[in-house]
Amino acid sequence: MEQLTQVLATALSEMNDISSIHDLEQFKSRYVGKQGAITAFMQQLKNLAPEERKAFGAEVNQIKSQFEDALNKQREIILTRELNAKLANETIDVSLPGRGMSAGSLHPVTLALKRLTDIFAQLGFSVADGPEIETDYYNFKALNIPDNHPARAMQDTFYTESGNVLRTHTSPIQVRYAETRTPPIKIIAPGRVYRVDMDATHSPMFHQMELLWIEKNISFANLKAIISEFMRKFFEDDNLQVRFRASFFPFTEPSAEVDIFFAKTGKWLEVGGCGMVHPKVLNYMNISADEYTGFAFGFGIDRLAMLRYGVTDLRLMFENDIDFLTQFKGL
Ligand code: 2NL
Repeated sequence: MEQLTQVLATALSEMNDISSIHDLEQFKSRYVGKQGAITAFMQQLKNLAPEERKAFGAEVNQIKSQFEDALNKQREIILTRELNAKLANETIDVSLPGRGMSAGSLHPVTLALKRLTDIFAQLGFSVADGPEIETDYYNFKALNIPDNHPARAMQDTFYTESGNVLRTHTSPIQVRYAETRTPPIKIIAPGRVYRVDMDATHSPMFHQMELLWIEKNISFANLKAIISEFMRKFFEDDNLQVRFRASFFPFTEPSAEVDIFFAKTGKWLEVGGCGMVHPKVLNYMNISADEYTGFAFGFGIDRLAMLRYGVTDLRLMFENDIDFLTQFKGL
């Protein structure tokens, strides 16, 4: 019996130092497992005289349940300690400063488009839109582009299997707009256009803007004024020189190319084409060429954006490199 109380005393003092559930379970089996120290006393019962058995058995049971009570208490202590440690680790400091959000930036084409629409809105033009997959009629025929014109060739135009085209300019937007309306018509038509072309200075998809003004008694002089005013506003240079060079397009007569004098290089740069809308094109638009005149102007938005923002390689405009794009932050 003395040995028994000694075993319990040792067990209770050892138990206090145990700090993990795993260690505690191993400790438990060292005392009350099959080969356990307390279990061993139970096994001695059969060696005792019958009159001693009852008292000793009661004593062993009493020690065993004291041991188990203490063990359960220690388990609670360990679990509580583990829970508290976990809670302390998972604390969120709501007073910490945030990670910070950096503002995005607009693509130079978007920036240019915004400037363009603002300037033309001031001049009284509204924005028109239309499909990127077009019929041969709106992309070519209604613009007086003959069947054998090189622009229609497979090596210049993307054709769909059903014989439609990816629009090669935004003129079809203007034909669609004009055919159901009576003048005055004052619109700009910006958008994506497609041509089979891919090298250092050409992309198969690029952005174009066209302008159309149809009204009574408007002339080539009005056309020159609108384009010159627009270029000076876009490049923020009141003295920018604008030059009109005689040219040819099937959809305008007379026609001209538009050049601006680029002071940085001291050279004239071609930035677009223009002209008085061809009478045949007016007819396709259901507009009387005897009553009305009109002019149109077309240019590449990407080219203009590059000149305005100092981008020297067209490919940068379509790669969406993040280091390139973030340079336009705040513009
Ligand atoms: C260029 C030349 C041009 C037009 C586009 C046009 C549109 C209609 C009727 C008549 Cl609906 N003309 N557009 C006219 C002349 C030139 O663009 O070099 N573009 C990049």
